[in-house]
Amino acid sequence: MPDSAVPQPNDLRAFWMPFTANRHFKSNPRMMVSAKDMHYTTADGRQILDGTAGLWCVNAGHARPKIVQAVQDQVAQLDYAPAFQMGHPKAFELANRLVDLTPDGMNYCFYTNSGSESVETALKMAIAYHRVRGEGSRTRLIGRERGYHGVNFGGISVGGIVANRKMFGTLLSGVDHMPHTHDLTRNAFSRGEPEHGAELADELERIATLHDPSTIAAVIVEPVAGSTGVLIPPKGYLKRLREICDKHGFLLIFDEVITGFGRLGTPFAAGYFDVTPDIITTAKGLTSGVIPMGAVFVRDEIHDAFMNGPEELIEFFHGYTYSGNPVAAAAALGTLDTYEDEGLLTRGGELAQYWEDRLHSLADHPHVIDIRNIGLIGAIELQPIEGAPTRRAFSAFLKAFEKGFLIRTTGDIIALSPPLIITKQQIDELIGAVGEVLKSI
Ligand code: PXG
Repeated sequence: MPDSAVPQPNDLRAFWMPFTANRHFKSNPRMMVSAKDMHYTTADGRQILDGTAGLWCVNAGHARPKIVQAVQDQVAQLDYAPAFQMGHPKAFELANRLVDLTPDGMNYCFYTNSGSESVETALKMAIAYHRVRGEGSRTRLIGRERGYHGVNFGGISVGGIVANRKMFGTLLSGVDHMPHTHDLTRNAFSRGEPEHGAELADELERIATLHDPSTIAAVIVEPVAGSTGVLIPPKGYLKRLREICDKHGFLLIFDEVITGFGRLGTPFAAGYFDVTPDIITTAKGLTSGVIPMGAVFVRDEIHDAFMNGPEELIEFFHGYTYSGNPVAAAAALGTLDTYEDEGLLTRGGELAQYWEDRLHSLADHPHVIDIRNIGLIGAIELQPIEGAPTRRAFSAFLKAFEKGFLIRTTGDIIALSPPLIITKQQIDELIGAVGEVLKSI
């Protein structure tokens, strides 16, 4: 369909947009009408290079043929099947293929529709798991400052982003937080994992002592914190967390909603860091953003602990109308085929050095106080304008969009996470454009 045939909205009032400055947007809308591979097309016919894979999700690139075909075929064949007490073949086929990608010993998959739902599911599983095995006192959940685990009540309770929490009352009880690991004094301009800060994991020991370990069910962290500005774990930090969890019997949950499906050059960050959690939460790259879908992967012991009692009774009182939805499952299968055909789950590793070198070439640009990178993720932290935090980065976002590049900003940090199909030449274009933007703000 030519872009001129795409209907243009003429009244923007009714849609209350998520995580958006609504009034600002509606006075100057940025409207996408189509997308292919690495580019969007805007309503005014401009090409925009996608430097962020949408919202960290379009890992295979836009409108990829196998995904499009899979969705079209599935919606015509079986659009919906009840998710409870019924099944359809693709949900099972997909689960089997997915658990082949997860670390050894994690052979079970529970479907959700988003990262937020994956997090709620994981937290509920953790508490229920301890209860079914007779340790019902383990109900506390430990998150981390600056953590992002979606926007539902469990996720914002264990999350550590103040703006996402402060308006919403008392949240879940029985939650505590470890300190974040972001330390520009010691680690600015690190390439890959920073040297300093593994000892921050020992804060978990302090929290364990404070509450008594027998009250703690699980610890949840993003292996690399994305939303909050790309916080890369210090060397040895995640291994230390794993050790402390093992010592005290806490489940370790890796929220891999961003890091899952190739973002670091491995299927999951667990493999990248060689640390196996007990539960992995995912969404986004599972369907390359095409249809909402999430999945939670658990170690065999967790699943098996629920498989007791009379066989005709429901084992876990949890699930969603759209858990394993047929069209979503087809999209995910088409996505896995695309990843496999093109080696995308490891491509980030092949590009990582080039990406790192190009990104760090911006180190001497105006306002830059840190550059950090891992896999195909990059962040450029800017000196905030005095008295106007976030304004500098937001103006970088607007300028980049004018130039034809989609970047993402959070606070005064520019975050980059392109689709895994990006070429070296497109990396040059993106970094070149960001460099020019930095000189103009
Ligand atoms: N966990 C993590 C680690 C995430 O990054 C969620 C859970 C929630 O996923 P849903 O599908 O419910 O949105 C996320 C989502 C950004 C950005 O620009 C990041 C997310 C979402 C939107 C924007 O940093 N992460």
